Amino acid sequence: MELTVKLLVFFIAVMITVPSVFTHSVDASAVPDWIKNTAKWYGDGDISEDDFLNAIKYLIQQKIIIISDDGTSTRPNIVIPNGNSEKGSHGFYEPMHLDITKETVVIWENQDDYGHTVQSQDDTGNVIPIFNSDILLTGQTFEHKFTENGDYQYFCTLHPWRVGTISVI
Ligand SMILES: [Cu+2]
Repeated sequence: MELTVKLLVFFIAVMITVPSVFTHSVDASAVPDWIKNTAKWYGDGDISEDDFLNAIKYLIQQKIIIISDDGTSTRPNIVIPNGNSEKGSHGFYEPMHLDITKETVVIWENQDDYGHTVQSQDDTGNVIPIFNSDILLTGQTFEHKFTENGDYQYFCTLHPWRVGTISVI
């Protein structure tokens, strides 16, 4: 195994077996007893590395351990929900208006079954080149860092009746 993987395994083993130290990062009560035993057995050399890694995989799949690429949250700020492609009274951007501070990176995530774009828009409805995504398929995200105060409007070029706003305050 790579060194980084070994370190991760070691860290997780400590994290599980010494929950009181790490309760701010992992909810120890959410870790099933069989995994705590697995960690102990692994530490004692009673089970294989594969068994232990499978236990860790379970924690990640159950979202008890959440891993992001860069150490920051990848939770979307704005969700494009199911029904967003329809002209209905549901499926609005969640939220339709977002207040943020300068230097905030806003992440849109398409959770709809249809593709959507995120295009900055001027008062008359035209696309302007401030932030402009390609078509986002289901599950894809788009992000933009807002570096100047102001009110921003965006829409979907495929479903132009969907409009959202962001204020950088
Ligand atoms: Cu759309």
